[in-house]
Amino acid sequence: DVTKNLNIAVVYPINGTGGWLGGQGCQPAATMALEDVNNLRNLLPGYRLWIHSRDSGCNPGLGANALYDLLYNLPIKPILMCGCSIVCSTVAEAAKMWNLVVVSYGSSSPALSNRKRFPTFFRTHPSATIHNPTRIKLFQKFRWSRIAIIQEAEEVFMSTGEDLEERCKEAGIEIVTRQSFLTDPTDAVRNLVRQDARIIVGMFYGAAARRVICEAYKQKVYGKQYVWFLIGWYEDDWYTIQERGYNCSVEQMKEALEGHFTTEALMMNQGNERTISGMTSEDFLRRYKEALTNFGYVDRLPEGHQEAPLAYDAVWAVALALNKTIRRLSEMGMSLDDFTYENSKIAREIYSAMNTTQFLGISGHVAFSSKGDRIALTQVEQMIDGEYNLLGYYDTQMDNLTWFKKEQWKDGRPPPDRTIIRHTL
Ligand code: ABU
Repeated sequence: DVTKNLNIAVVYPINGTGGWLGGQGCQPAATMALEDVNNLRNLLPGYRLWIHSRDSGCNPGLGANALYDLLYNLPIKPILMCGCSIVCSTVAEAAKMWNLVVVSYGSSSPALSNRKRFPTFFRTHPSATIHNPTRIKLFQKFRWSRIAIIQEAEEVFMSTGEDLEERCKEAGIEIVTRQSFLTDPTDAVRNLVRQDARIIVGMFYGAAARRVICEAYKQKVYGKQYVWFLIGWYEDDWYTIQERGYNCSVEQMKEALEGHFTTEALMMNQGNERTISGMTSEDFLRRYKEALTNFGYVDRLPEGHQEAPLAYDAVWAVALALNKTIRRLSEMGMSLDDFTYENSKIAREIYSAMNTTQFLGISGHVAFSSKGDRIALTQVEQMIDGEYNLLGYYDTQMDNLTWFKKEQWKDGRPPPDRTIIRHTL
């Protein structure tokens, strides 16, 4: 067998105490993609794509350690894949020193779109800025011109908040306060009350979301006068997880969350056409279910299962780009085997191949903008009696809101965005 291994480094956030542990759901999908690309004879001829992975726990320190471990141990790997934003920011900033192209399947941080800071970065996961035009569209739809933001003090949320602030300014929407917190949201929630905030956008990872909502319950920042906008990529049962750091019951959490809205990017191709792998979205889901069982996830869907199509497509994007690079290099009398961490020439070829890679994937049309970003539709949901209900979709590029008129209000109409003072004569 003359087939050589074409090695890539992957960090998955799997076992950790916070952040996004979506490596759990993404690893089985990436493994599926690996199998599929390696089964194609005319893709990567003479090579077999091989993943060398480490767990980052969605912790930047552990992520950096995983990166060094992968790089200082043979074999050489010309591509690095990563998941959660806070680890990707750390490893992608360092990656240029090793001439590594970085592909993320799970990071939403708008900060990662900075080409100066992350010159070799691509992602199949859309940037979190994609939520902001949707939020503004909804504020306008419900005639709210006064909103508040509460966010976890991590770059991923701070940069999304900055983008929202700018867009609100352009749309004439006032931000009454922007509160951030490191671990304990008590004061931040108190300040929302002080500022008479009614329409509140929350941006945080799941564990912090539980602490905020528990605090909102305690300080009574919920109910018919309030509308919370949260991130839509948490698992559907995220509020039922009991852990250290907060002490609200599931019933209390459910009460505080009743009626809240979520926005999220669509992560699955909506049509039933065959994608590059030959699978439809439905075929993918069937096979993915089996893959989850093989990874031991039998009783529950693991964190990151929603992002699984993005991980599947990220491996395909890597395979297609490397395939193109092999061809380009052979025209120049070179080979991928010549890659070293000092070799910027081959890295540039991989970068330009990645830049022009396009295909119909399980997550939809995969193509990268000049900032390495993905473009996608967003979906809006509302929680009613502990379940998420689909309200509509928004296509930012076309400014097209598809709305099913299924939203529910306690008073039969959206609440005002401020205290209404009634003067009597
Ligand atoms: N959809 C998961 C995003 C996680 C992150 O940006 O860290």
